[in-house]
Amino acid sequence: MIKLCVLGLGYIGLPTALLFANNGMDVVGVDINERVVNTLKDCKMPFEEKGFQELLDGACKKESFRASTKVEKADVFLVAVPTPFDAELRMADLKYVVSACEMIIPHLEKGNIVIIESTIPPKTCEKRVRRILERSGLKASQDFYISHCPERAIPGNTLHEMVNNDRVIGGLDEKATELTRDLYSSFVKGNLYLTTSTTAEMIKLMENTYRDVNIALANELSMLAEDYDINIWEAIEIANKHPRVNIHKPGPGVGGHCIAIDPWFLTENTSDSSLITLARNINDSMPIHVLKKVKDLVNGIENPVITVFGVAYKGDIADTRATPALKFIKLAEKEGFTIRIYDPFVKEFEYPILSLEEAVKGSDCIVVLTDHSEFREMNPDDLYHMMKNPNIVDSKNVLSKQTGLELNYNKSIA
Ligand code: SAJ
Repeated sequence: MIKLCVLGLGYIGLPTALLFANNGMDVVGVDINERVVNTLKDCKMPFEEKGFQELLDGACKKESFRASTKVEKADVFLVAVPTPFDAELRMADLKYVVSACEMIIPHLEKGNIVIIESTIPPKTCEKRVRRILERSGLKASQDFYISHCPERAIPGNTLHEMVNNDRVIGGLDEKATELTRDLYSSFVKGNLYLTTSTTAEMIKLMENTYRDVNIALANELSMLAEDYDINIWEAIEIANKHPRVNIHKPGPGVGGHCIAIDPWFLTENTSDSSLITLARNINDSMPIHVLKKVKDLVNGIENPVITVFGVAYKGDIADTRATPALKFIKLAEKEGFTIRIYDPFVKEFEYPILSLEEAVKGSDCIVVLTDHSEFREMNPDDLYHMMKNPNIVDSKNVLSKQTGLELNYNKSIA
């Protein structure tokens, strides 16, 4: 039986480890966080998403998965640690990838494969990862193999996408690519596209940059539409009927730990990026634009109370990493506004999360920043009755759907 050691038991590493464990491999999952490891030892998930617990139950039953704080000898090492963004330098911070690779060195043996799933800038496998691992005295592409197989699953639907999406596999050499393909074909139902490690690194960053740039375009179009008093949501829906047009959705900005940072990994080593950088700046400025709408509406109201609907970075998840809501809230506080937050998913946040009634009662303006399904079911009339002043800024076009009134992006539907 092939033994796999997965370093990093987060949102990607853990389900990946469990998929391998449910599909014929002996897996040890390693994390430096003892709480995570202890929770897993009791066969409990440290975080929840659709299907995760069932997958863990399956691996526990088969006794094919163990959690540990220590790396151990294995046939395959899989690195799935975070790659944070160094905001000051606007580049990838590889500290966790580097330390994971360093932890592998004492256990590395001839014939091993080291797979990096973490998002990394182009050439990282070829230069950085290879050099670190070769400190073991073994030679890459000769004694052991290195490849990049970037994760592409979307939070909220991780498991389905991990199994069904196509994947990109890029080795430092052909043998590394083929060995990695053979491993992933144990559970991936999508196509496995084979390339080099550097191309695979680039592809991953291109995908998220594509999305970021397109969201920036949607945001810019939405601001232009306001000048013409056009309903941007209707306009996009109709434009997208064109067979070659797919305009993304405008909103309060881009959150999460991928799309808002990966474009910087692509541009960190060049002085020539204009479009990608501009798109980043447009998306980062959207909370300011939403706040301006709110300010226009509450102008003249003494000590306005603003209710934020949704602080998760996107709909129907509890994840608040890099949420644009935080910038909105901090800017709104600087205006002297009182902020109240309602989010049916989020339990932990920098600010208190209130019940719907606590958040809405006596409010002067609701601002929708996340497209949780629950908001779509709400009748704005019920909200108006609880509010002091009936103003709504709906940056996600969710509440507006319920009214026959004004549907415009970021516009009061009072
Ligand atoms: N957003 C918009 N308009 C849109 C789409 C998204 O404003 O039309 C916003 C969302 O509200 C959110 C942010 O963008 O704040 C990102 O959300 P997302 O759903 O686009 O993506 P993520 O960050 O949850 O996951 C992305 C995915 N990448 C692509 O779709 C190309 C996922 O497949 C990746 O695996 C993931 O990044 C990652 O880990 O890299």
